[in-house]
Amino acid sequence: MVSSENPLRGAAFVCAAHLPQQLPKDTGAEVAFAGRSNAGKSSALNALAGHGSLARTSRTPGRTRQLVVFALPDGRRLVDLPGYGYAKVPAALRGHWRGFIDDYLRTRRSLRGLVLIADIRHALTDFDRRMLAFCAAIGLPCVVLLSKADKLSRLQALARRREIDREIADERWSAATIPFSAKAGTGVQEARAAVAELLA
Ligand SMILES: Nc1nc2c(ncn2[C@@H]2O[C@H](COP(=O)(O)OP(=O)(O)OP(=O)(O)O)[C@@H](O)[C@H]2O)c(=O)[nH]1
Ligand SMILES: [Mg+2]
Repeated sequence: MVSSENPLRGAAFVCAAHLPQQLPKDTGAEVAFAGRSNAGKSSALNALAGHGSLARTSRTPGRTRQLVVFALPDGRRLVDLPGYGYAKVPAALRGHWRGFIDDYLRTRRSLRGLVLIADIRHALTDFDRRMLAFCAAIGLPCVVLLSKADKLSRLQALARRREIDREIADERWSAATIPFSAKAGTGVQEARAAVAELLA
């Protein structure tokens, strides 16, 4: 039986880090949310936490400009990463994020898994593919939320998911996909369970 109790309830803002030394101590367990700019990372985080305004969302890509850390009541953490690939962000800042995020993913010992957010309407980006390859290479569990599923019909969404599953299987990456909509609530329960399992 699926519990209606939300395992990610009660998340609260901890800090926004522009530099590695601003991150919380590297102990315990955390899961990071990554994806291209505007994919819906912050919206997904809010939907999972059941808290509409926890992470800032925006129609303007490039909204999340730091590593934003939230903690559950038991201390485990959720980390909202800045989106990759937003052209209007100054090159120097983009370079800084890229270095910081790469470094974070490679060295963060408490990182238990990655939630990759990818718009269900689009093909996986180079960035998405790089993240999936990276997770496979270091054995970091990855769950892919296929976001904005409300923009497609159920059948279209199923077809897109099958295509993406095939691409993942062809590359011998290992990642579960979940059609997801922060707006309609699609896949929210399943994604909560998946994130809770990563944090367990
Ligand atoms: N229709 C629909 N729109 C969504 C969904 N999730 C996010 N959006 C919209 O997509 C836009 C971007 O959402 P964010 O959650 O801010 O995206 P992000 O990935 O955090 O963006 P950055 O922080 O800029 O990288 C906003 O206008 C959201 O309202 C969804 O499930 N359905
Ligand atoms: Mg964001």
